[in-house]
Amino acid sequence: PAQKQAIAEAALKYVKPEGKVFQYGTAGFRMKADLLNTVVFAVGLLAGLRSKKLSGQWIGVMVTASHNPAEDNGVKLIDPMGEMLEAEWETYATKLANAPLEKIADVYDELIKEIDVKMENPARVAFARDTRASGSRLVGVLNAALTATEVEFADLKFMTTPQLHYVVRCKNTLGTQYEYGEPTEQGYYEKLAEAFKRVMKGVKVKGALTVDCANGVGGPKLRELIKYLPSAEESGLDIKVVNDDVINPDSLNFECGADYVKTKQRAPPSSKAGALDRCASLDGDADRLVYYYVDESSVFRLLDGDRIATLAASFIGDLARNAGIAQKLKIGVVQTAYANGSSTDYIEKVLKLPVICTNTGVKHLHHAALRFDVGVYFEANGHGTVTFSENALKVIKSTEPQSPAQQRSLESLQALVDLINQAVGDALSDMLLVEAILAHKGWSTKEWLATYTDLPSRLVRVEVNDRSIFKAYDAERKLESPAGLQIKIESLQSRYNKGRSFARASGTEDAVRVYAEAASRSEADDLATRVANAVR
Ligand code: NG1
Ligand code: ZN
Repeated sequence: PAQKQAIAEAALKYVKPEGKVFQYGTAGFRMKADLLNTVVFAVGLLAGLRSKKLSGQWIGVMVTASHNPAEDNGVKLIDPMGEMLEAEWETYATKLANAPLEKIADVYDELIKEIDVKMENPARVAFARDTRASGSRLVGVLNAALTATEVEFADLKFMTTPQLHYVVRCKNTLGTQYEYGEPTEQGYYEKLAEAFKRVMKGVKVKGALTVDCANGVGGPKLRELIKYLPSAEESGLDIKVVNDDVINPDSLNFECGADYVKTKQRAPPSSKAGALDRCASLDGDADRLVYYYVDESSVFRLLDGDRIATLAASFIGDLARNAGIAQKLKIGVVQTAYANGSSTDYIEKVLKLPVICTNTGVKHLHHAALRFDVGVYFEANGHGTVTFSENALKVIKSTEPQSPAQQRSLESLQALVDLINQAVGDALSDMLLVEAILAHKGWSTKEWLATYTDLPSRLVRVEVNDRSIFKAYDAERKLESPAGLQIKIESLQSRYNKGRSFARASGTEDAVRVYAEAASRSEADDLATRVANAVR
């Protein structure tokens, strides 16, 4: 009762936006930052319950809106192993966020009964935020909710989203056989840098890498990471940090960053990179990464999440073979419908690895990746990572090398396990992975691009009256409703050489997305336009 009172009192400080329905989606809650106070308050309450339900394990709360414009913000929960919040709890979050403020303490009580939370359990929550101006206010709200419910908390200040996922996993595995690392930002840098050094044994990176940090939290964090990495003379890795202005709040994600580069299919206008210079872009919270360069004919060349996935899968496949353990490791790749058809072909036909297609949203990919011993998953937009099963870890650790070459491969695999952030897609970790693989293969971005040729593709955003009528199935590659639309799309795509198209309701925006690819640029554009018209 005292707690109920405390919640009710704390809640009264905020005003719930009228007529707004909140929904915990693939990216948690995300919207204009002014509308978020009561949502963050609700998330704070729920984080405590989630921790109690899991016997006091640490739960993470990240305040970020990733690649969205500076005036937006968002909030999402992180489960104990650094994974996305369990699906069932998304509905609890939605319920609590939509409760009228004067009833929020009652809804909280009802949830305790519904979920069967043992309230005598301890509760622990770790939170962090990106560099958005609204972040400090929202963290204040979070603090109020955690204080009202007497939850123990750790305010980790500014962090990239993957850093918080890492810390949460570390805190919960500390002292167990699954210990993941030191649960601090410094521990994160030390782990990555140490693993990178081991992976780089005997090889060197060629040529500088320019990293566009979207003017977000990734900028200062990358600068920090660099302090721990071997010097450019030692490893060849020479990182030039650009777009790392976190002082001017409006510059965040503005004409830069991974989402800009991927959707506009061009380098940031501010880029001073010359022909063939290797470039990379992070997004606003540093969980997405894409590579690119401008070739000798000034053509922009993108190396997106599909490319990173194929590069990683091919490298890990080679290492497993060279280490003599290929038969013991089931390696696979997980993609979404947005993966370029050529990448899927390449993985299946050249790398000879199985591919699973899942719904959009990394939690789906992550889940599917766990079905493999080594699961490589990436969304085309550059969000992804690699997971290793317990069996994989055991095989990698316990295999006795029969030759120096086998030993080197086993050591590299071992180092990759530590270099890769297995909790979640992590742009900084993925960047070191790509740099290390290119160094091992002796490849420039040009050779990387030459592995296969992307089919020209087009992504169109279509505004509709009610996107909820667009119901998809088959990993969102087909529509069951509205009736008749799927047949229309199929008849359209059959008219184009290598034509493939689908439409689905966005999980993060009020729109339907249409994707189309075909053998030529004009065919892909044409197909996208026709399908978009059929959707309207
Ligand atoms: P929606 O809005 O559901 O298409 C977008 C991205 C996803 C994922 C989520 C979460 C595309 C086409 N979609 O989802 O890949 O990253 O945002 O951030 O890029
Ligand atoms: Zn992001």
